[in-house]
Order: sequence, then C-alpha cells, then structure tokens
Amino acid sequence: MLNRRKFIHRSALSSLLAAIGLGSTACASEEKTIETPKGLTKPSVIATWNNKEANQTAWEVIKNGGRALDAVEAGVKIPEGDENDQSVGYGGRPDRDGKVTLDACIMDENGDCGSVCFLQGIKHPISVARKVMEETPHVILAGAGALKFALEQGFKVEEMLTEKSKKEYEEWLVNSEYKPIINIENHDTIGMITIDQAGDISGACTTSGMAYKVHGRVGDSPIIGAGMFVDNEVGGAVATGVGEAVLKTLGSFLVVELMRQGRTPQEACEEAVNRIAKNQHYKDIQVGYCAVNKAGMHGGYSIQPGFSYVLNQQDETELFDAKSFIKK
Ligand code: SD4
Repeated sequence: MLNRRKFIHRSALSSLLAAIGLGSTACASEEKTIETPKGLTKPSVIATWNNKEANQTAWEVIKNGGRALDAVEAGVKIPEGDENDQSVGYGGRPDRDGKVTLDACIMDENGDCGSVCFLQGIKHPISVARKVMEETPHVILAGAGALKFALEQGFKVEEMLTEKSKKEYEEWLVNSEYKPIINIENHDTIGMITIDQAGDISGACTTSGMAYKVHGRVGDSPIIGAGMFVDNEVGGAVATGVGEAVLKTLGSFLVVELMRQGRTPQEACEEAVNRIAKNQHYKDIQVGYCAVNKAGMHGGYSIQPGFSYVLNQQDETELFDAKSFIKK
C-alpha cells in the first residue's frame, strides 16, 4: 500500500476569506488536511550561510541511505570543529569576559529534541545536545550542569579560545562597545535542516553566539522554535543573526507553522522577517531565515542584504543569495 503523508493546505474558502479582508484567524479555522504521496518528498540539506562543506558532509550521509538526524549532526560538526569559523564552537569569539560560551540544539523526525546553552570547553555542543535528547528526560541543560553532563557522557574539556579570537578580543577591549557588525562579526552560525531518503526531517543549530555578549547570555540558537524548528509533516526552518529578535518572535516555529498553513518556504521566511520589522528596532540588525518543506521547496529571507543559504539536492550544491527586507 502506498505510504502517504499529510500536508496541510489552506482551503479555497480560507483564501477567499483572506481576500475579502478577514484575518488569518479565520484562515486557520478553515484549514484542512489533504493526503500527499510519500514519493513527493525530496532528500535535501539546507544550511545558513556558505556552509558548503558542512552541507556536503550531511549530504553524503543521506546519499548513503543514512538517517536525517545523523546527517544533521555530522554536518554541523564541521564548522564546530573549524577554528577559522569564529561564530561556532572551537575558535568562536568570546563574550565580554573573554569566555567562549556555546549554544546548540537538535530535533528529530519524532519531534524529540535536545539542547545545551551557555556550555564551555566542549568542542561539539551539538553532540551533547543529542545526548540530552537521547539520554535524559529533559530538553535543555545549561551552564555548569550541561558541562557536568557532557563529562559524564565522555566528552573532554578543551580550550575553545584560539589565538586569533583572543587577539581580536583584546583589541575589542580597548573600547568595549557591544555593536554587532551586520553580516560580519557573527557571520557563519550554522542552522541546518536535513531530509533523508525515507522523507524524515531533522534540524540542528549551533553557535558561539553574539561576539562580546554579556557573560551568561543565551541566544535563539539553542531554543527550539526560535533558532530551529522541524515538523516531520511539514518541513523545517533555521535562523541566524541577532538572536534577541528571533526569540521575541519565535521565528523558526513561525516559519514552519506558516508553511503548515500553506505558505511556500519563501513566503513563510518573508512573513517571519516582516514580523520583526513590524514590531522591533530592526534597521541596524541582521536576521536571516532559511527553510525547506517536505517536498524540497526552499526559501530564505533576511532583514539586510548579504544573507545566503546553501542547498544540496540530487547531488548538486547551490548557494542562494537571499532577498532582503531592506534593499541594497
Ligand atoms: C545568537 N543567533 O546567538 C545567534 C548568532 C548568529 O549568525 O546566528 N549569528 O544570537
């Protein structure tokens, strides 16, 4: 028997209501589900920024019949371990006290998830987040507790601050101003969504957070629904940029929910950015979203120009420059 999956689309009636000016609440109440054959899913890997090597690593897992969860973990471990990526893991820029503190989360096709935040001294926080998901009844572990748990699970403490990041920090100390530079200072945080050959979806997000943040600050990246969200019937979304703006709008959950209601990934990302622009001081910050739905349609959008996302499908890697709310 054909294995079928449910997609949710707005009904013609709800579109009509929207057209005559009745709000989205009316649309939501008119949702209906229709059956979509499983064959319509498309193995995919999508990630924020130009994280091509990470995407390729995840793609190899999927190509070889592996699980989306294994692919997404393997993929984001690449920038985590790369000392030249100064927004993620080893080599990440420190907080204003000179400490590298790491945030990460992971989510699987069953809606299970794990997260660590304000974790220090561990090179692969994503793998600790996965252990939180698989080995504990909890979702989030923070700070000293997360570190204790990681050590119990066999992870080793290592110095995360590299000479390069230390030198930049010492230069920053001269003026000590917290003024994130759009697309530069916090560039390369990775959020990734994977769809495997069985059509199952997983997601991950990992970062060292905003450079020179207050010690103890936690951003959007380890918060399920903010930095990343996956729904196995719909698709997944990830965020990058100033985490406070993403947290205030629960952006990745919003993107996935909009896709559930029938928006394309592109439309959903645009609406999530519009929400920030409507309600927040957005002119000097960057936030970018990218998303993929179960059928492999993808999209991305940001507040400022300069955000890109990378996609692997059918053995091809493509980098997309996302459109933005503020034009060039
Ligand atoms: C944070 N969202 O900690 C992260 C930073 C980031 O690209 O994504 N930079 O707020």
